[in-house]
Amino acid sequence: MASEKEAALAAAPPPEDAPTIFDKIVNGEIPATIVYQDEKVLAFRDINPQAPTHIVIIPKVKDGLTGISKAEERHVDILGRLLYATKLVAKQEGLDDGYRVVINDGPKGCQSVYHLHIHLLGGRQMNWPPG
Ligand code: DGP
Repeated sequence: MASEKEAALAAAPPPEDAPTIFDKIVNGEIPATIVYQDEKVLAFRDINPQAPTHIVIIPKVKDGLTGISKAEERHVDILGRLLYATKLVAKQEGLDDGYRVVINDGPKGCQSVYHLHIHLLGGRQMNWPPG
């Protein structure tokens, strides 16, 4: 049986305005462990953690940002807010010795949810190159 990641790689990206599982987390339809939010940004624990701390940081309103490759100049403010929120969450989580910030994009980037998100990973030693 294909893994979730293999299925994501095989599938064509959905249309830009298609609701995602993350929209359902934003509007409270499905639960998540929320660790931070402000007016525009939501951060919650990843359901399938790849590190002791694994948090997903998303814009509450997708506005066409299915992935970083769809960014346009109008998104500059939210992109900055997402990165700043990532730093705030890392500090809140006590990741004082370092962490990794990842954005997967498209089938070759192993993206599975087409709602822009930043992965914040920490609590263990990361390696480079990532493989
Ligand atoms: P990516 O593969 O980069 O598109 O990452 C999507 C991440 O989203 C993946 O690490 C698992 C996580 N995820 C998917 N569905 C849910 C969910 O319903 N709840 C939570 N908390 N995380 C989810």
